[in-house]
Amino acid sequence: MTQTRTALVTGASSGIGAATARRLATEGWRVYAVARRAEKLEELAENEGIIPLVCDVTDPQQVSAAAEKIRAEGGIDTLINNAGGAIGMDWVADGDIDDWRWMYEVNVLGPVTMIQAFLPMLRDHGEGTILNLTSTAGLVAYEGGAGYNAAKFGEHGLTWALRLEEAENNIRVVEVAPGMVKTEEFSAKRFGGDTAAAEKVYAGIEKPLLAEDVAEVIASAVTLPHHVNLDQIIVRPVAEAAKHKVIRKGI
Ligand code: 8X3
Repeated sequence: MTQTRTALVTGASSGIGAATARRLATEGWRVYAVARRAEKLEELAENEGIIPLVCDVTDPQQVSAAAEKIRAEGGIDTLINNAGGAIGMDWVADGDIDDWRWMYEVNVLGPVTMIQAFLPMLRDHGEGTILNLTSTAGLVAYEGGAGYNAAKFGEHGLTWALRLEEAENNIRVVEVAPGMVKTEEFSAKRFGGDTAAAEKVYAGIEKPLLAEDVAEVIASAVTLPHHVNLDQIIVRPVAEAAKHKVIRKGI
């Protein structure tokens, strides 16, 4: 009999996180869906196998309480750090330092806080997986991206250091770096709720990448035999050959 796999997905209240939780649950996994917004998690928890857990991943006390509770319930073998985000498109010259701080907090310190709390459990399991959802913004910089670029380059760096540090503990460390993904919240948040600006990001792209597409990639990476480590997966829609080359039709 194969053992039921158990994952924890952060940022699970919407977008890629919610789609990943649903996808893994469909494949028979137990999934702790972690986010700050309880009502969104309740909806998700209507899917069999999904256990909602309200927790702010940037708050070490909340995170260690969550880790303790989960350990008592049997633990996890897979940690998926999906929570993150961008604010603004300011240039370095006039970027808001508070926005930069928020982006560092959610994209770097949140994942580190989660990793520190859950590493002992993953080591004890013997076949742990950590998957960090970075971004192509963590690999190539662009004008107006600096605050987000700096945070995602940071998350990329910590992911690659972690792989080196934890190989002896048989923990595989995967980086999934998506390009443009059309979700209900990423661009809306980035543009402070300006839906017209958010929509413009995807204008004319006939087949944008959706949250479910990235969830499928994540699910494939974490269900491969444990000795197979996909170090880095870059995933974009075909229409985004590169950040500077996006095929838009009819505009
Ligand atoms: C999102 C990718 O290109 O909008 O993580 O920065 S991009």
